[in-house]
Amino acid sequence: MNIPSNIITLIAGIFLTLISLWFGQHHGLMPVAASEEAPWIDGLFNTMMTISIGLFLLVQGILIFSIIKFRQRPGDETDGPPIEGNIPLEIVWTAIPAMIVLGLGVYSFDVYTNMGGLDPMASHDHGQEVAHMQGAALAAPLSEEAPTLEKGDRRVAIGIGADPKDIGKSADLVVDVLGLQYAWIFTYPETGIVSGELHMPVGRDVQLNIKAADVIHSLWIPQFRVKQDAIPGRETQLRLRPREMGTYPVVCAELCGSYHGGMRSTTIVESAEDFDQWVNEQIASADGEPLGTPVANLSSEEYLAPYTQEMGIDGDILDTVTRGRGDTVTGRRKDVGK
Ligand SMILES: [Cu+2]
Repeated sequence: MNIPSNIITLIAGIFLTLISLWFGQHHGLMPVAASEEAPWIDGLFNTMMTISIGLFLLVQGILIFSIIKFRQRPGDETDGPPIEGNIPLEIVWTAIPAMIVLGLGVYSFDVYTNMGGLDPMASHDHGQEVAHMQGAALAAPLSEEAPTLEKGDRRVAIGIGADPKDIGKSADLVVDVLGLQYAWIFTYPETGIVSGELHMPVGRDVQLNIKAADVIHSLWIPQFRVKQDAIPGRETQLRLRPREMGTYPVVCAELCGSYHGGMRSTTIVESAEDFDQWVNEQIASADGEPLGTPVANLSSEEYLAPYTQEMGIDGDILDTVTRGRGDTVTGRRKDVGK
């Protein structure tokens, strides 16, 4: 039986496409999509996964096919045919990736806009900032309460802002986030709560105002599919709406020092009642005896003690590492005196 090779190619192409489409939806690589922004990212990721699997199978398939089909047979000492250049082929394999990259670029920009991506250039437009302030000063007294997302406002421009349908509305809950070596501190300005955990009520529009105390950190909550740098001297923002109740990790995603790997916390998405109960507990504990030591008041040794004990690092070494060179000398002198 002799099947024409273009029929075989067609069938192989259909199989390859079907496998890619199936795998693009069933790769299982993503954790639960716990925010309303997450499906945008997942759609983009699944598309890229589909294309990647298709290309992977195509390239590897041709490679394996060629290795078997064109292998050297016993006794064959001849050279291969002298093939050099193929203009149509080169045009095709340049044009197809160019269109894929362009398409993904447009798609990802659309995702970013739909998530409420802020215009990064706005922050650099100091000329307009001055003009805006002068204009405002002439027309009316400067309002400190101007929403950060208004067109003329140039203070906050890095991160993810309100969902396009929520632009102009203020968030249901605002949390100030401070990244420092090596912890996240969450402050709730409305209630004055300071916490090492990020609690938020499900289904609400939450705005995180992110700052860094020392070096660049990055606030990453994989289940929300959002990540934003915390930059010293500059406020950044994330605005999101959690939609699945649960406990998720908060990870620092920017190498920020020796204990960067320990800079993790937890976010708890809970029902409105549970959130209110947590708020009341926090307020009550702040009024009376504090329940625990706030992270901010711990020295780095104290904060890291649970981790270092586990790893078998003794206090003296940790002291040397965290305090720097001056203390290294003191530490040695102390050892000599013993
Ligand atoms: Cu960090």
